[in-house]
Amino acid sequence: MNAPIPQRTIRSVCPHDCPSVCALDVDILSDGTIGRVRGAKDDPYTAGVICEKVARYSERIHHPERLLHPLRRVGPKGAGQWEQISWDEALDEIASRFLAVEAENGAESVWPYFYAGTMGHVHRDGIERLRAVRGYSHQYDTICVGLSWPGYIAGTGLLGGVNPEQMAESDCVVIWGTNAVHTQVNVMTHAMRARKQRGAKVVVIDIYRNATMEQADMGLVLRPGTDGALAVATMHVLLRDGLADREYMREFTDFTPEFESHLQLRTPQWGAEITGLTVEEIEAFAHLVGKTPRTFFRLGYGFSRQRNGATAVHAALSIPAMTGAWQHRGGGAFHSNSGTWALDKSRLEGVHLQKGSPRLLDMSEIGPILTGDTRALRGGKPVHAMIVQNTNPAVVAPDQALVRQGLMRDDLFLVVHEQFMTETAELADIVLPATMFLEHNDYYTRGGHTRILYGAKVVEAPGEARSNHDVINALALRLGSDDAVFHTSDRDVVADTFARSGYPALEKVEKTGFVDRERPDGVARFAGGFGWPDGRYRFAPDWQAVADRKGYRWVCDPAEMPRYADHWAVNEATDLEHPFKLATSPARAFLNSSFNQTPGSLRREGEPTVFIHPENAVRLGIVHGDAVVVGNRRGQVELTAFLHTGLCTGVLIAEGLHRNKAHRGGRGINMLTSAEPAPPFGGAPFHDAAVWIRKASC
Ligand SMILES: Nc1nc2c(c(=O)[nH]1)N[C@H]1C(S)=C(S)[C@@H](COP(=O)(O)OP(=O)(O)OC[C@H]3O[C@@H](n4cnc5c(=O)[nH]c(N)nc54)[C@H](O)[C@@H]3O)O[C@H]1N2
Ligand SMILES: Nc1nc2c(c(=O)[nH]1)N[C@H]1C(S)=C(S)[C@@H](COP(=O)(O)OP(=O)(O)OC[C@H]3O[C@@H](n4cnc5c(=O)[nH]c(N)nc54)[C@H](O)[C@@H]3O)O[C@H]1N2
Ligand code: SF4
Ligand SMILES: [Mo]
Repeated sequence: MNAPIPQRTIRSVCPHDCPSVCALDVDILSDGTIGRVRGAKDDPYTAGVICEKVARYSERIHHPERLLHPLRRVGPKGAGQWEQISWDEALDEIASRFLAVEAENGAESVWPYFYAGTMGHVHRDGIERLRAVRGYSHQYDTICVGLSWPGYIAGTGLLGGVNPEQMAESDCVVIWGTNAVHTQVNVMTHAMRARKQRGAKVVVIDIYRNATMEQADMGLVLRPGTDGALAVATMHVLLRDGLADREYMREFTDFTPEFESHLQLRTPQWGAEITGLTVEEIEAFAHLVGKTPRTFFRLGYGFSRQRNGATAVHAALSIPAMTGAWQHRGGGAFHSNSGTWALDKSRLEGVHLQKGSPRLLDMSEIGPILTGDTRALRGGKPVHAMIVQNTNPAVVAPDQALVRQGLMRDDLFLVVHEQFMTETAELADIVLPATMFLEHNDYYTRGGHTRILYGAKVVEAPGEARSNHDVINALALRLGSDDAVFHTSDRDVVADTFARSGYPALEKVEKTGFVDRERPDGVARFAGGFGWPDGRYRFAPDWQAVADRKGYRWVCDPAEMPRYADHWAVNEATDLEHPFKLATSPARAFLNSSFNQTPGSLRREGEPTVFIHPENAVRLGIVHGDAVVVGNRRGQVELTAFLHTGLCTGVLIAEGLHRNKAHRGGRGINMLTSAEPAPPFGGAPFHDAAVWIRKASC
């Protein structure tokens, strides 16, 4: 038989939760399957480059383990015994169980739960309509950006920054707390362009010599959770050595003599003690950014996943406000453009349907919530029913022991709509098969650049897989609503959302594949003033104003927050029993837990490992390749030791969210992470866990 040949190449968009939002060229083969996937060359941000995991997408979309039919649990929870049922049976059962839970315990006992398996808004956020129409419990979205966004907004007042394509025009690119080679490869494209074309210096600040740092001209390996100290010590040097732009600060910031006195105490010696860097490293960094007007600060998510992460992001962001880098093309800062889309999603999310004002439950606290923690439940009733779309909490959510215990509860009716039998789906009562991005219509945003992209349905879904949109609509109709929005197609909702938002018509967008939301350069670099009423960048944040702006909820006493940009020593402390700090950094070939079943990714990532400094290993009698156990009060995980010289002693790094089952003992890395909401407004401190490590007993 002849191998299928490419028949046509279509333009699409990567749906995964990665800031790059790549424009894709996908070969459709003569047998209707997909062939090669490439980065679109004519998209200025993608610039022809995509990550290897999406380049191999045919492995994922045509995976033999794709879910094809609705399933009902027949054995005990988690035993893996299923019977195939029809969609009608499945939807009828879900509706009747949800109504029964509501009748017995109130609508707030149902908690629809989702995240960003697809970043298409129709198929990601449509679940809000279902929530609204019955008055189910709301979800407080903290798991990813709960710490970084407030930290950024605290300074600028707006979640937006300089067009990241301008990194190519920089003389110095600072890649801070993001492993771009793994997590958003396109950052490297633009940073490397600057190096090649202009001789720009690339600085990487991380807690280990990761793949991105391997490519840097200056690599700063600091202790976890000490970025605020590096930032304020840097500002000390800038002021001390006349490298601060005082005129810029006078016009555009809230700089005061009090803040200057505060920084006088933050000497490089002080910073070196906290960060583990040398005084020379801190001074060299300060001089580089202080003497290079076109310095671009690419602030990542990684360094925010610490208990002091929001303040660390704010402190790092304060450096360009002191050097005035914002004034120069190729200079300034960028974290996310998610504050700039101005999309009206009111119909997509069913705002007109909202019943009552139900409680808001923190998604990162799913473990405590499902195990009856009254604080996490906000004093309300337990959760007795859930529908989960687009997320795999049994692997990705913190404090996994509690998450699993909660999901296993016999009095929790769990519906999981998925593409694969994930470890969350394994614990469900009903599993529903979901479509993938090439099998439905949606538009996509992520904060990583300036465009919103549209991806149309181009292939048929396998088996009986249905889209999130269709499932939400079908359920809402069965739950008694006949609102017109539940009779729409996904394409209708895209068109309607664009029309409401004053975007070009969908027919037009379809032709090019995108809407460009690039703001004029001066606006993006706050040339007319920052996003606060007085137009000033805030070195002394008003966190309450941040909360008011975004509807955030305090999880600490506001009076505890540092007054100025600073290092804040609130992270999980090591002690004699837990002498190591563990970070759970991202793996290259997985995307959170997605791709942890595709052959190419599994080959590349191998077994779950933990990096440990050889000095620590020797003391503990651990050699490279040993089976080790890492543990703390929350639980224990088995991994394989990997001796690594590129990290501070006392630090452990475990890359990637392998399947829990991939670990000997069947427990995943989130056994060790905490679900305690990090200040000021919640969020999971995934890279901030005090642990012990020992050789596994044979
Ligand atoms: N291949 C791949 N790509 C991904 C993902 C993935 O899992 N794999 N995840 C996707 C998602 S959902 C997101 S939100 C983004 C996240 O992308 P990133 O912004 O890269 O954030 P993280 O993945 O959390 O971690 C990035 C780096 O932060 C480092 N880090 C941890 N603690 C500290 C600290 O205290 N200080 C400093 N300076 N560095 C620290 C980690 O070691 C890691 O190298 O990536 C997306 N892209
Ligand atoms: N230890 C540790 N834990 C972490 C992190 C970390 O750095 N360290 N990072 C955290 C971060 S930043 C994030 S964002 C979260 C992300 O966690 P999740 O949002 O759970 O991300 P994924 O693991 O990619 O799981 C997404 C799931 O959605 C499914 N899916 C994809 N598209 C669709 C669709 O169209 N319909 C349906 N029904 N399902 C779909 C996929 O098959 C996949 O199983 O994880 C967090 N967990
Ligand atoms: S995961 Fe990120 S880098 Fe890879 S194709 Fe998708 S958007 Fe691009
Ligand atoms: Mo994320």
